[in-house]
Amino acid sequence: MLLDSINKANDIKNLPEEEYDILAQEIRDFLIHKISMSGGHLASNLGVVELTMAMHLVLNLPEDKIIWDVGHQSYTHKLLTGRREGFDELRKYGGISGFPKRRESNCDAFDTGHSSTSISAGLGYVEASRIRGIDNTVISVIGDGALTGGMAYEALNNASQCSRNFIIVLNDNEMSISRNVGGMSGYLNSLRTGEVYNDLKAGVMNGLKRIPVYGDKMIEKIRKTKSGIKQLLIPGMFFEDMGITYLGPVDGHDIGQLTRVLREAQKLDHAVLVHVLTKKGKGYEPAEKHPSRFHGVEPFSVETGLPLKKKTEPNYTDVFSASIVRLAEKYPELVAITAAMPDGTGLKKFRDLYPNRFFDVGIAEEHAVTFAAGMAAAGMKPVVAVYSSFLQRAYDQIIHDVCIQNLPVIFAVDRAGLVGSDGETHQGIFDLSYLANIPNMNILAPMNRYELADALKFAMEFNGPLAIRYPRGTAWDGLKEMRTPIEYGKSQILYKERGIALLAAGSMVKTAVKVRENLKAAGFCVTLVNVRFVLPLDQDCLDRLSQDHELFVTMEENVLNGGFGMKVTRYTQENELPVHVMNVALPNLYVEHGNVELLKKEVGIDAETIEHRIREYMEERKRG
Ligand SMILES: Cc1ncc(C[n+]2csc(CCOP(=O)(O)OP(=O)(O)O)c2C)c(N)n1
Repeated sequence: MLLDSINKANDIKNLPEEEYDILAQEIRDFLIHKISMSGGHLASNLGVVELTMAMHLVLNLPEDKIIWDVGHQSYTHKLLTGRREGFDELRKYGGISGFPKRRESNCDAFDTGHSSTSISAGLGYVEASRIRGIDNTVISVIGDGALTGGMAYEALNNASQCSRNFIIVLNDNEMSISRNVGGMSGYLNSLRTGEVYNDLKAGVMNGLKRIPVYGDKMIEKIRKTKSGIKQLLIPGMFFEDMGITYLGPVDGHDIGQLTRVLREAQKLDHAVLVHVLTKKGKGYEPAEKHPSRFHGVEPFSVETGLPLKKKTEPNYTDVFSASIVRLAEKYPELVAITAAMPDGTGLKKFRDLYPNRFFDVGIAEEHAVTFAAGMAAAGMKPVVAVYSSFLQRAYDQIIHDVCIQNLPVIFAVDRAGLVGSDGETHQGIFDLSYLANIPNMNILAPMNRYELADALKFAMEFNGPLAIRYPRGTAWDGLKEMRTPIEYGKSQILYKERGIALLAAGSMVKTAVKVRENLKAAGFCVTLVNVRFVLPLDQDCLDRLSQDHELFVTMEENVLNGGFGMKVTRYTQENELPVHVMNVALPNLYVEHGNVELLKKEVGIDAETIEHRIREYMEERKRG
């Protein structure tokens, strides 16, 4: 195996050129085999095997820098920088991450996970090198999907003024997770097919031909002009016009071509964009055929491409998906918006049934929110379906464009809570904190699949900003018999006793049921409240419970700071309620990748830890 001879950065340079293709094949086999067992991002990684090899052949790591966008496609880079062994523990707790991590290797120049950051970060490296007098090459790799994100354009705008070499590799596979969307995607397509060049040329020439007598002479003159108008006819004008040299398109699976172009690009003393064409899923038929499905996968059979575990239970996204389709029939003003995640957020069915009311805006969360605000102001009922961690991007838009105007935008906040193997960048553990402190915002956290459906129904009749947060994974089926209509700002008391009151938000109700059972078995009296509304706080409920409870235990799958628990603590203190408040929440830390159940234990929001804390408190009280 050639791969065995590659144990650290730059080892690849010892291989003779004729072995490059063999290595590429070995890498693909390795990735397919490992990801089929661990799960992970397959299609994007298979697409950049040659591109990564070419960059490693041209660059000197770690002195030179590669900045990956999103970072989900960095597996070959990890393999070429001495992390082959780590793949057995890929995305597992304590194992290597599925994304670049500076703490993992000095060849990982920048941590990523969210899209469209690589040009900004790369430019930062370039300017730092200039100031510090370091002579190195910096390459930012960005996908055509990531190039739909606004930050990428802010960075390009800035990079155009750069007076040093800065290479931007545009990895164009025509796909985001789903098919890429928008005007830039169309433009790249025309570059790919040479349409811009040909159309423009034909257009100019035909136009000139129509000018009597002088037309032909002018055409002749243009033909002889080396620069000037001829520049108008070259591809990549969008970038060239900004002052960024455009090179390409280049076959992204031809290592010879790639290394040649990258070496050319290194010679320039300003920003240069190398347009590389790749195929998502390259070399593995099921992934080539179904690149969306193989973007991120659970363990699968290599032979059939099918997942090893069959899904039997619906997850929360499925419940959202079915509910929104049902509601769309009744409410013609309902429109749905996604930032490049029609599959992940469950809007595919809606898109197919109501194409006219469906909007995939690209990886553009900020725009998605203000776009929704515009529609709401114009009388529509927009639902922005988005993952908790990606909504972080749109904080100002939520305040400035939605909440100040008190517009009825519904935020369907999926993946709220711990998400598992994608790790720090993807954990949805801040949304309660960042949303619950915005005036006019309202937050509903349904406890099970039935309540999510009810919450969406409630949202359609509600006139103001409303976020509904629900976690990743199987939609809980418990407490079905406890289904009651949602009333604005009201919690639901599931079991009323005295002494200890568990106040559980959303996903934590399931945990609270277990905690309660165990405490009861040990002789305690325990009330259980399904909080439902994290915002506004149900103050009446707190007042009433404080009359016959000595301990409130707030439970949320969110960091402590600024979240539900802190609000309850503050309220009880300000109003001098005679209760002690214990907060169960995540510590104010970034939580790494790993199995969710394990992570819950690690951060102390599992049933056992909570029960232990409550018992300890009660014993201490008894002791006086
Ligand atoms: C801000 C943000 N929104 C959404 C995502 C989810 N996401 C991960 S990869 C991806 C598509 C990226 O497409 P592209 O940049 O073309 O890379 P490819 O996978 O095609 O190589 C999306 C939407 C994200 N990572 N960050």
